[in-house]
Amino acid sequence: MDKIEFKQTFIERLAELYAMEVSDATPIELYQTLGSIVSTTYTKQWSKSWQDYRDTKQKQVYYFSIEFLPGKMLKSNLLNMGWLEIVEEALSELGIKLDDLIEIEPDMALGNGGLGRLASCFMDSIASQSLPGNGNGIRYRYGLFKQRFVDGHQVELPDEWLPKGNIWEVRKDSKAVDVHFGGSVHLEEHHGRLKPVYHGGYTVRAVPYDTGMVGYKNGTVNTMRLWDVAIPAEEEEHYRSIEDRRMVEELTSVLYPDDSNEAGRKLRLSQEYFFVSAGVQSILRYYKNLHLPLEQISRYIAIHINDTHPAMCIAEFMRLLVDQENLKWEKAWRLTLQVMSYTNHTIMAEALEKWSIEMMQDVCPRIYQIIEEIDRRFVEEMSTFHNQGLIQRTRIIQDGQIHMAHLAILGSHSTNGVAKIHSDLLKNVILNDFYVLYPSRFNNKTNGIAQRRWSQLANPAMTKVLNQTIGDSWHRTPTDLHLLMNFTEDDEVLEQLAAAKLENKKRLAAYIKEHKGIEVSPEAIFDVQIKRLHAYKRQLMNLMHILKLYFELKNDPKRDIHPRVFIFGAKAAPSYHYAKAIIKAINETANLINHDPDIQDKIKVVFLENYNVSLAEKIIPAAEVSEQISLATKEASGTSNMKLMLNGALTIATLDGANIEIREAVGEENIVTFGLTEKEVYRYYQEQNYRSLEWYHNDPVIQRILNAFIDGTIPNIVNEGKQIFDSLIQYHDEFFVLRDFADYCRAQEIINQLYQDSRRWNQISLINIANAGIFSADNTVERYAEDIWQIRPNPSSQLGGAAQHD
Ligand code: H53
Repeated sequence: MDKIEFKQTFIERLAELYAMEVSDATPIELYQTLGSIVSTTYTKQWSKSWQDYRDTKQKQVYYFSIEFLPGKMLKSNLLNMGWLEIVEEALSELGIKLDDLIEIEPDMALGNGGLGRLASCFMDSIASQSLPGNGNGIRYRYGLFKQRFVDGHQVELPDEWLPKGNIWEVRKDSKAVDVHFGGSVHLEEHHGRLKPVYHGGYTVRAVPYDTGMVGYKNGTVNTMRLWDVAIPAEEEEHYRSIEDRRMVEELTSVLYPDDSNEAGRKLRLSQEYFFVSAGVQSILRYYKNLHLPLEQISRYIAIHINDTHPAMCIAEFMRLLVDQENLKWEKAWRLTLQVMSYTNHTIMAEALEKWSIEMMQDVCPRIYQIIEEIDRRFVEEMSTFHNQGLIQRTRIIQDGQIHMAHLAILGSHSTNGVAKIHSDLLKNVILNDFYVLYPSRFNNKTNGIAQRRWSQLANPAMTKVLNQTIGDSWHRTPTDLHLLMNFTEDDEVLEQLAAAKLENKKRLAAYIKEHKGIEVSPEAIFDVQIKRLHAYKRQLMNLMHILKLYFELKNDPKRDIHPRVFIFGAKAAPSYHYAKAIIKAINETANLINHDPDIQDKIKVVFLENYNVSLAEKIIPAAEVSEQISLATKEASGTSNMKLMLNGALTIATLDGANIEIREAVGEENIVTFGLTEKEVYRYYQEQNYRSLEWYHNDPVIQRILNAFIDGTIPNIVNEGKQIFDSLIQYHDEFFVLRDFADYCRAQEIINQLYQDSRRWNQISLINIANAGIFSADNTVERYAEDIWQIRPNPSSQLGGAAQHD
C-alpha cells in the first residue's frame, strides 16, 4: 500500500466506522480507524498462515505461559507489516500525529516481569522467523496493577485495560472447550479397562480470544490464544447464586502480582488448570481433525511449558490420551515425553511451585490421580537404581506435596535454563539429581529480546544512525550489528551516536519534568535500574551508593563527580513488605537529595511510577549506565541487561545470569564488573561464615550509610528504615549487600572516570550496540526450534523461511 492509497483507505474507513471526517474525529476514533485498517489487512495473512500449517501438516509449537506481556501492539504491527514510515507520513499529511494515536492504546500488561515479557519477545520472533508457533495463556480482565506513589509509598490501583477496547483480539466462540473442576473421581472397569467416573464438581466454558502475532515483513501471522471463562448455557441452573457465578468469573479476573514467588493459592492452581486444560484440549481437537494416527502426534505437535505454572500439561495430556482416546499408559507416556519440553527460570526456592495433595485433589482430582500414577511408576521403574536416596529426592510427591518442577522434568524430553551460568547451576547443583538420571534432557537456551521493538521502535534516533552507517540488514539479521565494529575509530559515527543518545535523554528529561516535576540535566550520566523490586536484585545497594555520594558531597561540595541521575523503575508485589520499604526509602532519599542545595544538582534521584513495557521504551534509549547488580547465582538471566546494552548503555554488573555472556560478547574493557562470584557465594554457603555485622563494624562508610536508615537522616522512614537495617544486620544480609558494597563503589568510580573521557565512553557505547545482536530472540527461538521443538520455518512464507535482507 502506498501513501496515497493509505490516506484514501483511512478516510473511507473513518467514514464507514463513524460517519466522520478527520477534522471531527477524536484521537480514539482515529486510533480505532487505524487499528481496524491494520488488523483487517493482516487478517488475510493470518488465515493463510494457519491454513498453510494445517494443509501442509507442519509441526507446530504451543508456548504455554501464564503470563504474556506484549505492551502496545499498534506500532510493532505497523513496523512488522512494513508500514510504519508510510503510515506516519500519510497521517501527518492528514494532520494527525501517529504518536498521539499510540498513546491511546492500553499497555497490555498480562504479566509481571521478565518471564511474561520473554514470552512476548518469543512470540514476535517465532512469527518473524516464519516458525509455526502459537501462544497459549489467560485473558485476565485486570492486568498487573497500576503503581502510584502516595507520600512515597507504593499504592496499587486496578489495571482495567479492557473497557478501553482491545482492537487486536478476536473472540472465537466456536472454538470454546469445557473444563471440569472439583468433585470426585473413581475408576470403574469398562471392557477390561479402568475408566474414570466423575461425581459432582462443576464445568466451566473456556472461550478463546485470539490475537494475531505479526512476523517481520514475512507474511506470517501466528496466534496468541488467551482464554476467558464463561458459564455454559446448559449449565446455567448450576450457577444460580451470585457466589457461584463470582467463583467462575474470578478464574480469569486477575493476574497474581507476584514475580518469582508463589502464592500457593487455590485460585492460582485453578487458573493454571483452566488454561492448561483448555489449551491441551483444543490442540488435541485440532490434531484429530488432521486425521493422522494419534501415535504420530509428536511429529506434529510440540508443547512448551514456560516455568512450572503450566506443568499440569503433562498430566492433562495423559488424561486425554488414556481416558478419552483409550491409549495404553505406556504409549501415552512415551508420546507425552516427546511432545513436552520445559524451561526453568529460577533457582529461588520460593519460586519453585509446590501444591498440597489436598488442594490438587480438590481442584482437579483426576489430574491428581494421574500425577500419583506417574510418581508411582517412576519409583517402580527406578526400584533397582543403586541410589534410592536420589529417587526419593526426585519423586514428584513428597511429604504431602506435589513438586511441579519434578513433574515438568520427569514428564518432558527437555529442560533448559535461560543463561549459561543458570543452566550449569541447574545441572550441577539445583537439579543435579535429575541430571544424574537424565543428562541428555538438560540444555541451555540463553534468553533473547525482540530486537526490533527495543531498537527500531523504541529508539528511532539510534536506528537512523545505524542505518546510515551499516545499512539495514541488521533489522532481519541482528548479528549484522557487528558491522559497527568497523567504526570504533570513526569520530563522526561516534558523535552521531552520542547525539542520538542526547536526543533521547532530552526526551526522557522532559518526561521526568512532566511526571515528577524534577529538573534533570541531559548532560548528566543517566544511570538506570529497571526491574521488579526484589531483595536479590539489590536495588538497596544502588541506594546505598547514592547515599555514599550524598554524604561525600555534603562533606566536600567540591568533590569532583560527573553529575548523575539515578533512575529507578520497579513494582513491588503488594504483599512484599520489604520491597515496599525499599521503594519508600528510595523515594524519601530522592526527596532529600533533590531538594538539597548543597548538592548543586550533582546527583538526582528519580523513581518513575508504574514501570511497564511502554515506560521501558522511554527509559532504555536514554540510558547510559545499566545496573545489573543481583547477587551472583540469583538472577537466572535478566533481559533488561540485553535491552540496555542494545541501546548503548554500559553495564555495571555482577557475574550473574546473562551478564556473563554480555561480558564475553563486549570484552572486559567494555563492561564494569564487580562482586562475589558464583564460587565465592557457594563457599560462603558451605562454610557459613558470612558475618554481615562484622562488615558493618569494620567499615565506617557502611556504618554511616546504614545508620542513615534509622537515625532520621532519611526522613519519614521510621518503620521502613528499621526493617531495612534489620535485614542487613539482625537477619544477616541474605544477599550479601554489605559484602559486595565496597567493590560496587569501586566499579561506580570507574564509571565516573570513564565518563570524563567522552570519546572512550562513546566507543564503549558503540561496542555494546555492535555486540548485542547475539541476544536477539530471533536467534534464541531458532535454537529452541532446532534443538527442542523440532519445528521448521514455513516453506511457503514470503521469505521461504530463509533470512533475507529487506
Ligand atoms: O524470568 C526471566 C529471567 C529472570 C527471572 C524471570 C522470572 C520471572 O519473571 C518470574 C518467575 C520466574 O521464575 C523467573 O527472574 O532472571 O530473565 C526470563 O527468563
